[in-house]
Amino acid sequence: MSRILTVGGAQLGPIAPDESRESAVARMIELLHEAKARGCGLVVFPEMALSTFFPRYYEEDISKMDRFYEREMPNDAVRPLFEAAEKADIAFYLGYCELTPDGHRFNTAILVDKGKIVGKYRKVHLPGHAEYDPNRPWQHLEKRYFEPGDLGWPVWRCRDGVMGMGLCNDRRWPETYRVMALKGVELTMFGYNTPDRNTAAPEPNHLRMYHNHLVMQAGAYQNSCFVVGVAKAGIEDGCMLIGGSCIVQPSGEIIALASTLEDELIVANCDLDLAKMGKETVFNFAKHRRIEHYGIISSQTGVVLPEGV
Ligand code: CDT
Repeated sequence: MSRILTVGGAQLGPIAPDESRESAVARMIELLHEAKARGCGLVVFPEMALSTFFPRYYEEDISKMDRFYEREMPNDAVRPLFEAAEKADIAFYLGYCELTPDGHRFNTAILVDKGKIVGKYRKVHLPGHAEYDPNRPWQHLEKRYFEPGDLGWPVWRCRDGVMGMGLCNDRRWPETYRVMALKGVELTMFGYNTPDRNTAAPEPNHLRMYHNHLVMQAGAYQNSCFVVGVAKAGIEDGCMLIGGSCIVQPSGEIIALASTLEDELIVANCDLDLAKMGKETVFNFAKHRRIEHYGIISSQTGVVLPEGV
């Protein structure tokens, strides 16, 4: 018996700083309707899908950025997306900025099914910096505007599979996938906003896309799960964000890939049972992992070099 889940990756083109949530939601609903027509049971939207990627701007007083955060979910602007998805019988992943009632700010993603929030994830790996950096043409101030997530990486049963979530920079860290894989994850979702050019990183531009796919393909293979990575892409207020949204199967092969930097739906029929093979053979964790040698991974952050020269 196979468990086929038709998965959509709903890439968004740029969202201007003054674009309303209602407008972003209308764009997502249009992609959702296309997803329905193409048989999807799950749709993944990007990180920060309701607003522009505002951590590129410095603000001394962080409360001046509160307009980019959601105080409740769903709120009036986002409820139409919940309703449209429920009507279409589609589960979805949505990235947004969360401001809690007691004043905490998180870069958050939710998994929604049948009109209800099934799962919530708060971004653990916050890239960039906390203070203004005069050497950058665009800032990357996630460490200023968000606290590290406090929920770890739970997984959830949804649509007959075991689902997990990460956000953008999390996809570059093997620990993200492995923690979820140890909970049996079969499909891991990532929304992302990855600046191309204009950043402080001294690397050729083409490597941005190479690394984007490299990490998700490796994560899928080494943990025997599907990986769905979905971009906010294109030139947002003058800052270029890469596209390359993709769906990766447990073999590590890309089975759907975006071809534009605009609103675009990619679709793949994912047989969740394909995740079993690796989990039962090469990556049978119970049989092959050697935890007596892994302790340093969770007890040390930076590198400690051996003594001597
Ligand atoms: N949004 C996000 O996490 N972006 C990062 C950019 C890193 S460069 C400062 C990413 O890993 O794609």
